[in-house]
Amino acid sequence: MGYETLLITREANVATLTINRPAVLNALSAQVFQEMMHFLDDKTATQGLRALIITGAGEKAFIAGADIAAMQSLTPVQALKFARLGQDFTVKLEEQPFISIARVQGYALGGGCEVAMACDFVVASETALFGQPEVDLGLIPGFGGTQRLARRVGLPMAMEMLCAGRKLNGKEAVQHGLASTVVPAAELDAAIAKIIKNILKAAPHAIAETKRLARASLEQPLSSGLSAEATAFATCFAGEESREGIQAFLEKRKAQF
Ligand code: DAK
Repeated sequence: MGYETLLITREANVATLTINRPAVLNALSAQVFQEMMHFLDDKTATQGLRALIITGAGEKAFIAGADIAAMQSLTPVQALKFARLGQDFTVKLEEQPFISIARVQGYALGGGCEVAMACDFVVASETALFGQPEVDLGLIPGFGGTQRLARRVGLPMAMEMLCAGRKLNGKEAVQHGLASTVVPAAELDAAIAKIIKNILKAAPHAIAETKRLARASLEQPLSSGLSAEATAFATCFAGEESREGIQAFLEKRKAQF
């Protein structure tokens, strides 16, 4: 498919998805979500993928939110459809077996903060600015912000961000658990490359299972999570990956997954 709002590049098993609407600070229209969904559904494009970097074109913004101009004429029924589309994308992204990394520089507002939160890693530049300013527009977040933000940063900070316009810069985002890494803008790609190098060294199925279980831990009682973990742990011993990983360690060589 020829994408109109995205640039997709792939090098071996790492892809980069760039939202390419710099004139509107990479604002999220329905078309952006439809194209991102199409990418995730495209088995040829995602075959063998180990990491997906999501970023925005230009240095000023990761994503400055949902496209405000496009939302102006939405009816409630269309708004429901739009919110569902964005939410479905975030859930589909979370369910992927590969690791997703939000590469955030500049504004990550509204829907931008919500897309970042759906990624497994949020790597921020010092120039990043995270916020959920929807109430200033007479709206509420529609792509998971009222649900994921408190799980990430705790309810008091989420309340400030959602209701009182509090924004977090890159350093503050790390302090409050919204991002895991912050670096000067010039070092953003190197920091991501370092994370990806470690991901590529590890076993793909083990990463996919770890991701699935860690994400599920936020939604289920500890006892259910521990039970699921024990089953998945046992299943590791039926696969090639653990044989190779353990053998390689004992033979003092690099594992080949
Ligand atoms: N949508 C559309 N265009 C945007 C935009 C956005 N979110 N953000 C910026 N732009 C456009 C600007 O209109 C401007 O266009 P031109 O005037 O050049 O044509 C261009 O990008 C550059 O922006 P500025 O000139 O404003 O640049 P500044 O450096 O002065 O300011 C800014 C940057 C990020 C502080 C400012 O642009 C700004 O405040 N932008 C809006 C940020 C915002 O409020 N984001 C949250 C959007 S609301 C729902 C579904 C979804 C949502 C809610 C409900 N349902 C379906 C129920 C989600 C809502 C949101 O995400």
